Amino acid sequence: MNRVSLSRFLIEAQRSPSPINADLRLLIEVVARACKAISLAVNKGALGNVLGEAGSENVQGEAQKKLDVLSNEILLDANEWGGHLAALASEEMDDPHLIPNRYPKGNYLLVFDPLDGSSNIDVNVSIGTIFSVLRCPEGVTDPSADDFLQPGTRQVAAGYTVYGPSTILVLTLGNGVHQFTLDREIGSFVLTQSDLRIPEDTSEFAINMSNQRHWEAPVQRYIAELLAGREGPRGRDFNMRWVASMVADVHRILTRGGIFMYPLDAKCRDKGGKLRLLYEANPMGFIVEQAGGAASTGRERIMEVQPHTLHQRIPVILGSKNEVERVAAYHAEG
Ligand code: P6P
Repeated sequence: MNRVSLSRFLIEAQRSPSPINADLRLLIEVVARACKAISLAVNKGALGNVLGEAGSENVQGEAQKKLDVLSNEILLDANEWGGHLAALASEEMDDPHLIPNRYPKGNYLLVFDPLDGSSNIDVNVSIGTIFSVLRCPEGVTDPSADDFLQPGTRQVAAGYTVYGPSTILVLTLGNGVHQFTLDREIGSFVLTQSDLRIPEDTSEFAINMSNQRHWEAPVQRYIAELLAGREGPRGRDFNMRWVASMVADVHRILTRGGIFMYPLDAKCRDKGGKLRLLYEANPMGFIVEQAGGAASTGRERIMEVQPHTLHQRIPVILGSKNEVERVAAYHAEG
């Protein structure tokens, strides 16, 4: 079968009725190439001396894994010279990384979690890269963190790469969600699914149940109803999955539906939540909405939240539209 490569898909997107420009095409190709390099490192595992701790901490005060640091460096090196970016920001860096003056600057900002799901790296469970593309504000040549503080509705593109049994890049340019699988024999991402759609209903939920005693009442009520199954108010049984790699859980939901929840709880309330707004919740929210799903904090649409800090955290409830709306309704009832 003669599949469409990512490069061809992007060239055709440049010619489409709502065209992307050459810089955005280059940006996506560069990020995809970096994800191929990350995939190779991840797949080496213990043979590549890339497992274990790096001996440093990130801005969240979390111990960095060697692969966290390596993935971050791969994305920085890949994106510095192309002339498509004004700056980059990452979970692994306190402040934005400006494009060195020896290279041309572009009009886009790239913000990413270079390797999400770090707790799973050393136990060989799927992990991933999450990225979001914003426009650099007009006239800004040396962006500060403030220039990244844009609501998710301003995203130009978003995507993730999940390093699982196969390496899969999922991308939205604002016109649907498309899936590309890495063909290692030719070394290219090839289109394997167009226009992914999330079923509006589901019988599968994803949440870390060990936090149950810390949840707010609306979430307690919602999960209790799911656990009550067919004898309860929902009248049917539900299944549960929790990979503890957001990319893996979201990819399952994009593939067969479901609801993913990392709600506000007493443990993470003072931080505003567990997951990060700019490089986890917003890109995943964009992708999920483009696939017909919904993404909420429980109290508002994630993509409409005005960020106040670069590494801001936020509650995340996303996936099958009717379930997300039910959870939001329970929050509204108080
Ligand atoms: P917990 C991974 O560290 C992450 O940021 C997400 O990928 C994942 O959904 C969540 O945290 C897992 O959190 O508390 O279950 O370990």
